Amino acid sequence: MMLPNLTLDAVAADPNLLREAYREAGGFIIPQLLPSEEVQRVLETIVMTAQLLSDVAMPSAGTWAERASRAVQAIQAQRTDGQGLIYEAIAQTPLLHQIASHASIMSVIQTILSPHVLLHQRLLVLMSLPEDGWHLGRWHQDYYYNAGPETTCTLYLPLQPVHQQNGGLLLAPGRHREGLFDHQSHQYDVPTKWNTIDPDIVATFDPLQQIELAAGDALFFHSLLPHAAQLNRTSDVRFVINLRYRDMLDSTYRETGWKIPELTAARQALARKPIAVA
Ligand SMILES: O=C(O)CCC(=O)C(=O)O
Repeated sequence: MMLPNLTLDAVAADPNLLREAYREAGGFIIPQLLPSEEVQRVLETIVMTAQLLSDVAMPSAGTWAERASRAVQAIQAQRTDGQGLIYEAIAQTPLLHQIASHASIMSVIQTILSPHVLLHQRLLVLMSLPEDGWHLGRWHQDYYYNAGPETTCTLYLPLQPVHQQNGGLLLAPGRHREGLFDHQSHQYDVPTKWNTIDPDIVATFDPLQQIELAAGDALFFHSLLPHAAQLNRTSDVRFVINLRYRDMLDSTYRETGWKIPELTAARQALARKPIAVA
């Protein structure tokens, strides 16, 4: 069973398709959910933010995805914290708040969760640099890093095409139904700061689903669905909007007053710095 592609027409005719795919496969894809103008506005904001950090003119030719990629790489070449600064700033922009509450996205989220949802406070645009393995979320479940209701839904919405070559996600369809797997500092092909699922368990994930999406396509998946980002082997940055929606009506979440417990091990893992190679 794979995460299905569900068109907006099919979903309008039968909203249960969304609930069933979420429950059984652990998610679904809706092609062309976010209008291209919105995708472009995020890319423009990335270029503008890079420009605000630098006196050097940012690229003004090419597609917006190419310009954003070159701008982020230019800032990163000027200062080692460049990509991180742009990433943190974008996560706090009014634009990302607008996109997170876009009617087309909210209607899907409210169909699978409930009319009452909260957003994880970090509204991310992932910016995966070519050949950068350290920041890559290899095999993990979002629940380990974010807690909250198990039904919490991650939205993964690329700003340019994603596929295996630029590190698009690998998923283990249906395996969210087995609960939380143990996460430790296991290493895969490239070192990463992320705590991950034991490779012996990952070897049982069969079949795997390689995500291939166009800009504006939306992948929604369950917080217990195992997934792995892969190394970006192209020369362009991979940009993906990455948001999480929590159901306020989940009983445990509601009883705790919608509070999230301390996630010390997960936080410590993500704070790790790469070991310098002599
Ligand atoms: O780098 C990516 O594309 C995916 C990151 C990821 O898996 C996550 O944020 O949960």
